[in-house]
Amino acid sequence: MAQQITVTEHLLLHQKQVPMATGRFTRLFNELILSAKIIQREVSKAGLVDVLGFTGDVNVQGEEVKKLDEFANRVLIHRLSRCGALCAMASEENADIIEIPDGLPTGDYFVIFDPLDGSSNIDANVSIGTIFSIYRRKSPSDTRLLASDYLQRGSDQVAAGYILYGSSCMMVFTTGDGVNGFTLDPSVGEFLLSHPNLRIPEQGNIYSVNEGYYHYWDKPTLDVLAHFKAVGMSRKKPCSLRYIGSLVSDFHRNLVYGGIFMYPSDNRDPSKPGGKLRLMCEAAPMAFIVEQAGGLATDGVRRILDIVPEHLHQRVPLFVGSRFDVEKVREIYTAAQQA
Ligand code: FBP
Repeated sequence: MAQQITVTEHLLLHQKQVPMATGRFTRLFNELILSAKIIQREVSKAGLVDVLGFTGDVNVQGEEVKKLDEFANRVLIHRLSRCGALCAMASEENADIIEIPDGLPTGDYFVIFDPLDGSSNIDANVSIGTIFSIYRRKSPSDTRLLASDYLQRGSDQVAAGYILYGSSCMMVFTTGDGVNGFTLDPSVGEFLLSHPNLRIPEQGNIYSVNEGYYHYWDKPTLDVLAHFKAVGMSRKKPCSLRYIGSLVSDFHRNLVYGGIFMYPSDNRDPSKPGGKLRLMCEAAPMAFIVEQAGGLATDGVRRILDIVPEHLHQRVPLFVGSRFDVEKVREIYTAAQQA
């Protein structure tokens, strides 16, 4: 039952515990919330208005851009530019850093986002999401922005979250003090606290991976798959395979029920040795959330939050979810490395 607590109220309560808080962080979140409502409105009537299909452009990832992806990107850039809390931002859809237009107030936060995650599902009315990750610049405010101000390891995030455009619209985030979920109540137009202090079960019974890439996986990855398909050992019954093809949706289901999401690297495309998913706008925010909920995230060997990005669109293999399941994955890859 929603507790009639809005995101802003929750943040203000949180802000009280942060000395020197200026309110800018809350303003940044308010623009994220407004962007989410505008995108939700467009997503919910996607079949009725001209937002399905492609724009005809190709993005920095080499992917064809979906109209709704482009719409979401424009909304986020426009709204976030006006929050007065940012030194700059970045998007999965844009090759370079997005600067705050001259004349608009700035601040010390840097936000990177995936405007619409799961874009391959948009036209089929399957749930999709927006992912965001927030850092504080390291260099003094009145100096030129440095790469080290935004190429920061995930453990330096001050907040991370996602908006899920599903049967209901939810906002789930952490500011480093546990994970909370808020559901949009369309009748009042507010995200209200519906899932306080989310914790992921230590072990799940679900594994999420696109097995279609089976023939492109290396031996340790096949051993990981075999582990989750096996019965006996610590499992009375086999795990269930659940794969929506939207990271936000697969992650959220596993956060609630327990389980592991996996996007291993594969040898389909030598230009993408690290797999498909992006470290800064997909893996690191999900890793921060899952660790705050009692789970783990790894690239197979390293803790995702310890990886220092070399560039904005760096890709990494991702294994994220229930602690026991991710530990097992790390065990298998580490043993293979030492063999
Ligand atoms: P986008 O952000 O471009 O949508 O890409 C990421 C994603 O769609 C994830 O949401 C999802 O987990 C994965 O790619 C699906 O990839 P695949 O179709 O290769 O299984």
